[in-house]
Amino acid sequence: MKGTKRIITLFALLTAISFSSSAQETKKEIPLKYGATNEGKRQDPAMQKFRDNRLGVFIHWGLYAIPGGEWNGKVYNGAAEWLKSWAKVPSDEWMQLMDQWNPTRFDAKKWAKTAKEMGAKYVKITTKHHEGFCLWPSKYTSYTVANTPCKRDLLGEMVKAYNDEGIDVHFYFSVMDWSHPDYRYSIKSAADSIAFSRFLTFTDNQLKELATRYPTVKDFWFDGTWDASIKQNGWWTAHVEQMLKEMLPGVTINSHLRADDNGKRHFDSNGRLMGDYESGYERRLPDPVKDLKVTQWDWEACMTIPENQWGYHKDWSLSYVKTPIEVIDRIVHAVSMGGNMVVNFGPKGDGDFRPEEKELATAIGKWMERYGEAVYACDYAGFEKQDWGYYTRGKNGEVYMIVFNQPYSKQLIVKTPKGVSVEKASLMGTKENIKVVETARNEYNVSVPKKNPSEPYVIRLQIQTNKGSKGSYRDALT
Ligand code: H76
Repeated sequence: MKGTKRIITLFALLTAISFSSSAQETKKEIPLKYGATNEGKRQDPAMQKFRDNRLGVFIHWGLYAIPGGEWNGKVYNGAAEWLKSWAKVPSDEWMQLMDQWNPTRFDAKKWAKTAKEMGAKYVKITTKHHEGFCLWPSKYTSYTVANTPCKRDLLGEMVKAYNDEGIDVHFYFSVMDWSHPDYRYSIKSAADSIAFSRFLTFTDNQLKELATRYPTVKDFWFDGTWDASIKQNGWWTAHVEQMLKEMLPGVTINSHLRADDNGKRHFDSNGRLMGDYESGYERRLPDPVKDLKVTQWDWEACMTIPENQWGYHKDWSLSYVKTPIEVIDRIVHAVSMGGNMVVNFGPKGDGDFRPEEKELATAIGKWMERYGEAVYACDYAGFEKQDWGYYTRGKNGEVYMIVFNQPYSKQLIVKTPKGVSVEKASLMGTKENIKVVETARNEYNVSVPKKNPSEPYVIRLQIQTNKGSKGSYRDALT
């Protein structure tokens, strides 16, 4: 008996070894010093909180909010926070906007309340955008709020106000800095290399300063990391990730920051996600049928309300502006594929939000209050996408149907994975039970609500696993 057992164990061990070595052979692992640090999704409480939050707001606020897309009488259609570049304004001239930085209507508490009422669980704040102007009194540059008529630590006020509302604060940080003489787009000479290493030290100092001054920060979202100079210094991006993680246990970092030994970004040369979540879905979303691979990792998308305006632009008539339902659709779309969504706001130079943004926040908030159960802490449901909308799955296994397209047939088709049955359906926010009819093997007709809700609505499905269809079905012979 003992001998047989030993032989079986040995056999199992040998198979395991040969299996793993053959798997390695087919993969051809490229050795990397600065590649991915996590295997699979992080499951610690900080990451789970990041994921469960699901809905965030982005705040793009800097000097660009003052001209609002207009320079010397000309209105530029491009993104307002890039105006310095569109209008080719030299840095010293651009920085004279600091003399006008006096946001008398800014009230961090009001901003935090707006986010809370919208149902946002976190906020991403531009601490410093490409222009280089800092919303905190940084010791390492003179281009900060401290040297404006305002003088206040606006970032500090925001961190406190949002945290007081129970909202997590994430920092947006642009590595590319148009105001810094040592910044380089690429490294072409020894002199470039020396200048750029000074720039990287400056950036490290600013990041350490942010992490020290505002220790409740939960996340760093890096931007402006696409230039050759960063790709040539992949080691530095790995160093920043490690440095912040040592200073702030649990902090999350976006994939945008990272480049590996070979200058590969977001995903390393072995195809592994770098940082803690993928952050490449900017103003676009993965296809809900073709791109299901995204459900394998954490990811966060962000979107603008007009077609492409992050900072305040005075003329929103220049591009299409999304309606509240279109924004809600994108939020649910992201969550249905296991991602987060961040909706952007670009406050004015005086510190107030434009009326369109206030109205949008209110409309989203109203919907989230009623149907948020199908968004917060929800994930990919594993059901085949249908035309009426999206599925999400809650923590207790319940499946939500978020209906955006009401059908004339008055029937919502649900196809379940093998062994999964629909037991019951109810309309969220009411006591109404919804009729469910099994129409074929693993197929159901779920009736639309008796009274048309005239807004996207949610049907909660009670499902059972390890149970086949009730009827006996025969497949067609073809
Ligand atoms: C390009 C670019 C930047 N990335 C977005 C998140 C905005 O900050 C935009 O200016």
